[in-house]
Amino acid sequence: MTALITARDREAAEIIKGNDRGGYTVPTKGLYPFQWNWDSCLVALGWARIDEDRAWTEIETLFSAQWPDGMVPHIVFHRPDPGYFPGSERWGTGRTPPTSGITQPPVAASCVRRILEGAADGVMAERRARALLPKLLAYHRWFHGVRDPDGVGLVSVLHPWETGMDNSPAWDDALGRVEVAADLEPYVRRDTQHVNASMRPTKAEYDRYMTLVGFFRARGWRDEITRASPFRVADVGLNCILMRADRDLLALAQRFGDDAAAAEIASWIERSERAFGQFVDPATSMWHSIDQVAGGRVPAATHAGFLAFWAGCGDDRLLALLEAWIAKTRYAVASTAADDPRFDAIRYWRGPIWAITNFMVGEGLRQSGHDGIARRIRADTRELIDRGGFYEYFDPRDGAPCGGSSFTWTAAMWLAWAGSEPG
Ligand code: 9WN
Repeated sequence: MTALITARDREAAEIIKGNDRGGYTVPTKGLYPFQWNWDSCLVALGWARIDEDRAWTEIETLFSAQWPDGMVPHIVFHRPDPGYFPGSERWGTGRTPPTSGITQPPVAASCVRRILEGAADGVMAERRARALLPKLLAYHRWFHGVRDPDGVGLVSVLHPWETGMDNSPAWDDALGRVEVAADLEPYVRRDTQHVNASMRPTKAEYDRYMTLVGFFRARGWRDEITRASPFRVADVGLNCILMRADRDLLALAQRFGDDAAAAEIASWIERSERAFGQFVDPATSMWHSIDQVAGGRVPAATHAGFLAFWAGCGDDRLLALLEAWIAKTRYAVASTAADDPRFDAIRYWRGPIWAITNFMVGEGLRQSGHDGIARRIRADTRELIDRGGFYEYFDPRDGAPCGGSSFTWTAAMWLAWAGSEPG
């Protein structure tokens, strides 16, 4: 834990504290009034600069909603709030506290390791990380089992919300094929009452998001939905995040002397490493998601492919593609390449820059020895926030801030990474 120095540091801390609802932090007031899975874990990195005890609590609160089979839900509805759709009733998972029935990119183990290794209070950190280890292990075991029922080394996502990159062009074809249910219950969106509709997913996408929720709910959220889902994708982003989290979990298991867990995790890593070549398009060397219903790699390339660096799998060919990608916009790293017809500079995951993915790509590059480009991505993130404020995401052409304001994970990325002195 290091002192908050600049006015921006203090502002970031105030945003995080202002979004604290007691044991968990909402992504932003109004638009997202509950606890989200990957938001909370990344936000814990920011809390660690303010209050280490509170950082651990953030992750512990999330895991208090873990399902008996190990799944950690993407939303925990600690208290009712009519300001967000779909709320807990629509999910119908029957859990206490109420939760959604799908998950999100598993950044938890990576965040636990990072907080532990940077902790000022090492004794507390050891105790709390050790207590989280079996829960993290159960979460990863669920992914590698329930979401990879044939043991192929790639895990499946069943809903674009599980990827965290909801309306990425990578899902256009796979989601487009999901037929909107004829008996889809009517619904009223709340998101477009908080932010401009031009920045959010479309109605056609929402109809399909809700069709999928209805499909899983009708099947009682049982494991069979992995094979039955009309949307089933091996998301390159989530698989890379899981690979990285497996490596971090392995380090935790070794540190705490759990040899059986370490052997199990090592076997997952080996299996996935063997399968990861399937993400790579041999013609271009770019990493793409795989559509497991239609078969084959999806045509769209997105910044999720560069998470291969975070996974410890990036190579020089991918680095060259990233350099070319970055050269197309003023700021790095656009979520879709600016010369791709699918690029939309302000619509959610179809072009804008996100501080959290910049953090993962940037740290992955630094840790694999690509310091120059890693510094560039961090400096850009720092400038975007410094000029635009703590927004949900940014236009890669001119840095205009977009989406929700006073956004928790942007503040957390400032404190944990981008705002620290360039080094
Ligand atoms: C659905 C909270 C979440 C993020 C996701 C982001 C967005 C939700 C939504 O907000 O998704 O989960 O309603 O749009 O896409 O990455 O976790 O910040």
